[in-house]
Amino acid sequence: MLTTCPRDCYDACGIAVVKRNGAVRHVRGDPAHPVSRGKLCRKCSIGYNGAYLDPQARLTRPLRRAGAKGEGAFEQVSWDEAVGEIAERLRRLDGHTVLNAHYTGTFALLSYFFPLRFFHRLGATEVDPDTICNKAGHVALEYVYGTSMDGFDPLTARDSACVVVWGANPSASGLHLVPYIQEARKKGARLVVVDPRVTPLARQADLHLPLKPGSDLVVALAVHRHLFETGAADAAFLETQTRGAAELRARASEWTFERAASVAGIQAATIREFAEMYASASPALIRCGWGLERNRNGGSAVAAVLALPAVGGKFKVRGGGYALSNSAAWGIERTWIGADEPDTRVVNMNHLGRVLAADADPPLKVLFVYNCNPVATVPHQNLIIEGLAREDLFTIVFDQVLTDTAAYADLVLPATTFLETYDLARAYGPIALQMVQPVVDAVGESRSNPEVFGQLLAALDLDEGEGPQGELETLLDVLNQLPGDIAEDLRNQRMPVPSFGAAPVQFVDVFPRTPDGKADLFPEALARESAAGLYQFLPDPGTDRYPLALISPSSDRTINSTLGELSRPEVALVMHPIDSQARGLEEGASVRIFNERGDVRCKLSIEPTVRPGTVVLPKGLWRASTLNRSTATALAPDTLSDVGEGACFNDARVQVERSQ
Ligand SMILES: Nc1nc2c(c(=O)[nH]1)N[C@H]1C(S)=C(S)[C@@H](COP(=O)(O)OP(=O)(O)OC[C@H]3O[C@@H](n4cnc5c(=O)[nH]c(N)nc54)[C@H](O)[C@@H]3O)O[C@H]1N2
Ligand SMILES: Nc1nc2c(c(=O)[nH]1)N[C@H]1C(S)=C(S)[C@@H](COP(=O)(O)OP(=O)(O)OC[C@H]3O[C@@H](n4cnc5c(=O)[nH]c(N)nc54)[C@H](O)[C@@H]3O)O[C@H]1N2
Ligand SMILES: [Mo]
Repeated sequence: MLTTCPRDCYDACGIAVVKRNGAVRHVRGDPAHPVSRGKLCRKCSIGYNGAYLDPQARLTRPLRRAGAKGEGAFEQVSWDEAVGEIAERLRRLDGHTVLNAHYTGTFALLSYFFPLRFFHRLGATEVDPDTICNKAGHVALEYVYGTSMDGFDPLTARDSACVVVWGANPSASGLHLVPYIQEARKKGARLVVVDPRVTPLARQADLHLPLKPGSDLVVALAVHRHLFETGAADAAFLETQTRGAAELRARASEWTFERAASVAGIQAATIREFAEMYASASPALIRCGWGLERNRNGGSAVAAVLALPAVGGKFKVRGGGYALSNSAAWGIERTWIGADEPDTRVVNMNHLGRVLAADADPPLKVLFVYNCNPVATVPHQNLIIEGLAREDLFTIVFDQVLTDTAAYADLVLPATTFLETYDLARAYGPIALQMVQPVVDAVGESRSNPEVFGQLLAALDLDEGEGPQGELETLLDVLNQLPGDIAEDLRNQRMPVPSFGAAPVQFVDVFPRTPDGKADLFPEALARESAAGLYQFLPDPGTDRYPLALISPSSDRTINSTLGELSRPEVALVMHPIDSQARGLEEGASVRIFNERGDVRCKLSIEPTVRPGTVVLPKGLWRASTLNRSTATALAPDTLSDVGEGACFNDARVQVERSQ
């Protein structure tokens, strides 16, 4: 049986499930799927072939708290009791005192959007969830190229002569791009990696720029300066298809290779080599990730990087341009699922700790958490835990497993996984849209998101009978609204082709969706929004007390915190030998990583795979993975990026010492 993985990952893999006697025997990549081509990533191979469908590992019944908050003691209750209790409580409250906390445990359309219908009708306070992931970069993309210029198909990376992987680590976070980059390499393409770590692709690269976290903006501006000043800028393209080139040029003019190099902590000659290589290569592709935006300069950095192909004249050819996210490629609107934009109070997800622990106005009385695990994934872990421990906050957690957040719940509801439901999955790497369909029965009494929120809509009389009802009717309604043959292809398990055609070339098949159709290289709106001014570098937040930059990139064992309960190898902090020697620390030492927000205790791994001055913990760890039940988010600031109010996880600055 075939289905699609709708987890929050670039690839949305085609999955083949082999069953015997009604039970799943083996789950693997669908060999016929154009993206996954028979291969699943490490985490999913472990997750779906291991404990994930085992009722022992899953939540199977609704639970009510039977101990102190956080203790994890629960008693079983029936679904009727649980739904009745929630309805009773919510009926008595002003909607604004209910906080709808959610994100991308599933990226499937119904599972993501259907619940919003309930909360919007309730008038609940909403989180702006993209702020903990990619808001800075998306806002930058939106202003420079319009609401996401429909994408470059990253699978055409095989046609590139130069691939620049900037702040991305596809080897862990979007595996299926890697063979296409290798194909290009075999044909002689150059590979450049811009990353503070020696990622698997950096190890093979022709050029690696191991810059300081948060310094991408000045490196990109130095490359712009080179393009403008050496005559390598594409004057005809800039004249006819862009705006703002003169302003960008003015901002870039101060960033010589030497000045950028001193800020970024790399050699001026390396930036020069990169600039010359990029200027002369065609087709040249920038695969921009999200590592570069999770800091104070994130929005400006992404805008400057995405502007490079416009200035360098890298569009209009297959294998050239930029790739960031293709999630908007299918034009599917949230309103199709009845989830209109809320006209309600919205809080930045990075400030969840603040609004839970401190008083919000009006104060929050009920927290409803689903599709996310804030204790593990939202900055300022200790403040979040403090908020969750509040006796006067009634917390409902709807999840597949008993997460670190669920341990603080008053009511826990068991959710199905995508292997048990119908849905629709979009990739955000490749341009792919596929059906999700049940391959096994629901585990225990678990229910899907549309089912549970459909029941709550009915229990609270919030369903005015408008729009499609229930899971399947909503799905069919979405299919019916898709243009052309897309629905027909989906029903027949064929990969549909988007309206702009397969494997589009930017500025040939797809164009910016800005009001005048031009790329805006110095967007006024962005300049207004950014606190310091667009393309203005904000200095490193490191201090003498907390000099080390802590970054927390994707791990190949988890998707954010999802599957984090399955493998719990003892986690180690990765540190460069220069930094460990300076602190007299040896391999395997127990260390304490700390700053003013918290501390994490774990083992030390000394590796030259990260630049000196930067240390690494994986994102998405469960509390049980460290020696003191504290993870990287305990050290992450809840400050916001220059543009888009995005997360600044990688602005965490810390000190490390031996743990006593
Ligand atoms: N330190 C650090 N932290 C980070 C980041 C970082 O760079 N550094 N990056 C961040 C990023 S990029 C992101 S996107 C966020 C993600 O943060 P979250 O959105 O919190 O993502 P997950 O940790 O995967 O939690 C998703 C939860 O949803 C559950 N779930 C999955 N499917 C369903 C379903 O169908 N129904 C229900 N009810 N539940 C379901 C899963 O079991 C899981 O517990 O984390 C951020 N956290
Ligand atoms: N296995 C796995 N796959 C995932 C996820 C996962 O958790 N696990 N998460 C999914 C989600 S929600 C997202 S948003 C994507 C994220 O996927 P990616 O865009 O690949 O993002 P990250 O893994 O956060 O970071 C990518 C790289 O950026 C580097 N980096 C950190 N700081 C900086 C910086 O300041 N500048 C530069 N140039 N590089 C920096 C890190 O060292 C890392 O190698 O992946 C998705 N896919
Ligand atoms: Mo993300």
